[in-house]
Amino acid sequence: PPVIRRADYRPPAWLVPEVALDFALGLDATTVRAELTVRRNPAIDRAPLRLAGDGIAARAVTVDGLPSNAWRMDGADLVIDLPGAEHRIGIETAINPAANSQLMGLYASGGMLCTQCEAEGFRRITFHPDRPDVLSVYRVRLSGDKARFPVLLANGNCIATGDHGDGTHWAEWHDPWPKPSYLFALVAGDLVATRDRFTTMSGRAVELAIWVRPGDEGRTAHAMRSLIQSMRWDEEAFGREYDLDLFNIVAVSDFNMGAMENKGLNVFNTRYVLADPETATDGDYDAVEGVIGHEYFHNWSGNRVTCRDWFQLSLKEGFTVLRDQLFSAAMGSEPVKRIEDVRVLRAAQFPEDSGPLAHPIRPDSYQEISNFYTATVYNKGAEVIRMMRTLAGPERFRAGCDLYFARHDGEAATCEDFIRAIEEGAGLDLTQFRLWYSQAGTPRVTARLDHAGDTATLHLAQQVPATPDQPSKQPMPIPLRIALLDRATGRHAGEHLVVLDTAEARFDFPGHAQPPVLSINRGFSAPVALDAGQSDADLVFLAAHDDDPFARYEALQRLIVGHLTGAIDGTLDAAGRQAGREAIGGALAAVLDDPALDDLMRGELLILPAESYLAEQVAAADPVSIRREREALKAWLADRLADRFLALHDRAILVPYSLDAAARGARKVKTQALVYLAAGRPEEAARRAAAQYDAADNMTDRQGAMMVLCGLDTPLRAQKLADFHARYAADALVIDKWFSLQAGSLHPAALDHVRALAGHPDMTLTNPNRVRSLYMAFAANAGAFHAADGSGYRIIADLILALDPLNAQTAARFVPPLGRWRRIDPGRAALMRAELERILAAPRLSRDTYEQVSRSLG
Ligand code: B3K
Ligand code: ZN
Repeated sequence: PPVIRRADYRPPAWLVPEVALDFALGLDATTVRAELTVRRNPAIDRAPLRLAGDGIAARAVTVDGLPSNAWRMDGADLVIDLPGAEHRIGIETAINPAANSQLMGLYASGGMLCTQCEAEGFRRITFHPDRPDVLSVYRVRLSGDKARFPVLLANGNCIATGDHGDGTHWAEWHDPWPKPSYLFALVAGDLVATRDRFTTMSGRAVELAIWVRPGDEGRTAHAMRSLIQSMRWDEEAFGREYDLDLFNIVAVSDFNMGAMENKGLNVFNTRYVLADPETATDGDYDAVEGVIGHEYFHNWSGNRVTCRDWFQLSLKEGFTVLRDQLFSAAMGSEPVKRIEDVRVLRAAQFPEDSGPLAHPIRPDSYQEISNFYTATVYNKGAEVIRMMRTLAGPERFRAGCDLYFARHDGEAATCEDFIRAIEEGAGLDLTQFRLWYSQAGTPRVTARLDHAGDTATLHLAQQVPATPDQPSKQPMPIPLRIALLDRATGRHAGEHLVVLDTAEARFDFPGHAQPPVLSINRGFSAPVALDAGQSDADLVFLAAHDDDPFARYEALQRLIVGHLTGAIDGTLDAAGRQAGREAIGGALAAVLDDPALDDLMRGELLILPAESYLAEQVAAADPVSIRREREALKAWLADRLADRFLALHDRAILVPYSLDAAARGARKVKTQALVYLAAGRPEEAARRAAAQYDAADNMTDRQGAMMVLCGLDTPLRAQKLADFHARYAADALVIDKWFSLQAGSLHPAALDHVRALAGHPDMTLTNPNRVRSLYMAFAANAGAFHAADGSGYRIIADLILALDPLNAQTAARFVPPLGRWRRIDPGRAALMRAELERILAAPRLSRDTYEQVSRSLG
């Protein structure tokens, strides 16, 4: 497949100011009549009109209303030589939505029709330039069977409806805002709406509707509340007002990703809309709020200002992730949200950045753009913009954002445009900072604190590791929030922002008669890997006294990571092991006892570093010893702190269900207590988990209990799993949990369970949620996936090969777990490579999977 390069960008030869689409809808036969008004871009020399297509054929073409033969196919492109500067092009295509298993373009899901066009799905509906820098005003007419498609939706406002009198009806939609084709959407089906209203800051009324399948309407209240909160927050925090009379959200069961920000018609995976206490966990509630916010915020960061080309994806995604993070922080606990975001970054993005698929947040080339919707573009992209905010301060950052929106409204912009607007609006020089856009890899920062006389001196050094195609790197500006804590009082005289922008630097801090304790990268001000060489005693001190909640969490994590990496690579002797455990046990005892901590924060502090994050800390990881040492520590802590964990569980189970922070916190520590007890007191844990399961009046408690039971060898495991399945057999999203819990469990036979579940009647390759629920949970379960004989790798490779012809985008998402072979012990690495080679040798591989596998072997 050809390689597309950022450096090769050329403006479009033809613009398309208007698009009119007429759909005669049918589940297995839909006819599309498109009329494009095309206008020659005066800046470009004579070039024919070139329209992209994918798997479609033109039945008829007209030019300026007259049938034309003056067109030809060039590969998948339809090419027309046009004499003048402006023409009307008519094209008729026919598609079969029911046969569209890729879920890109127009497809059928559970009897309804819907679309997904980002990034290049519009060309599966009709011929079009289908590039984000071609913006058009759309007029859409939908007609179809009234019984099958009682609801007909598209972008913008509904301007007319009518009945054909023959059992079919129609609706016409008009979107006044010019938009790229990737934001086009339609939905047709038997849907019911939950409705509400929002009045914008300038007093305009907006009709809100959330459309779901009949029977699901009782589960939309949280989504609606989240939408209204998003709209209000974007006005207050960013001055952004909604710009149509109508905002529609539709929930769809078969969806490749989380959701899609189509203008005025967001299409969502059901899992990010539907929530009630019986079926959704607290984590699900947070995810709904976050994704509703994210898609809504795209209305400005993505839709009003869109991307010039797909290399600029982080322009909208990184920025919008930052916006949704700030929103969720404002709706809940800011420190807890920050810790969660950093945990995701470390679990998903750090491994990407250190592996064969590493790329800058603004990539330089791709074969298939779908492969670049990554944790790097999204989450590291958000961190990069967050650093600009840290450097500027919130007010000046806001001024930069205001300038960006004002200057580029209605345009297709670049990351460079964004940086320049922030520079000018916030008054920053980001010349060197631009390296964050072009260099891949997680910088490693080392920090040492000296003390002499009354001065503490901070020595900093940075190193950006080599990544594919980027053997040598330049130093980047790294903003580090630091504080120097007095050892006697635990207090400090104020925070400093130091910017490390050279390979090495030193910073003097006078006024310290005694050596202080360094608190560094507070709030995770820079997305770096830090080696601060601090003693266990200092980390215990910070874990108890640091006034920055993130830093407190981080000190505990570093204490535990230091201990576990020593245990894993065998550098820890028996005495060191005992001392390390005592230090961690003491610190966690303080966390369990501290009355000033709320339970949401306590729950965060109790979470041990993830196996994937630990694997990043050692040169060539042996996943089995990582699992063993992490579980051994957990068991030791459970034993040492058993009374505390039992008391915690006893206390937490008395708190009645509600969505307030205290009750959510109680649910979080309740299951945390069981997680520890399961490692050290398995029988007690099984008994309590079964009781928690039986008493549960909400999914958080029930899923937590089920998770603990899934990891244990107890007859209660099968008993409760059967109950869970029977209880929720009709609810696909909960059955997804049933698969995930088993595939992700600590049970020694998890791999056998996965093998059996693959043949379960509820398993299907046509529903991405179901596929992910079993196989993503499994691929993330190091103990099972990394079985020494390679059978775990074979399961994932077989899945990729089976799924690739059906749904290439989802299939390619399973390649990265196999691609980590370089960071795994040599025996397993060879087995992983062999599976990658086997995939690569398969005939007719999709561009998606081919690119990911070939880069992974690279
Ligand atoms: N913009 C979409 C992602 C589309 C992915 C296409 N492969 C959802 C989001 O980030 O909001
Ligand atoms: Zn997005």
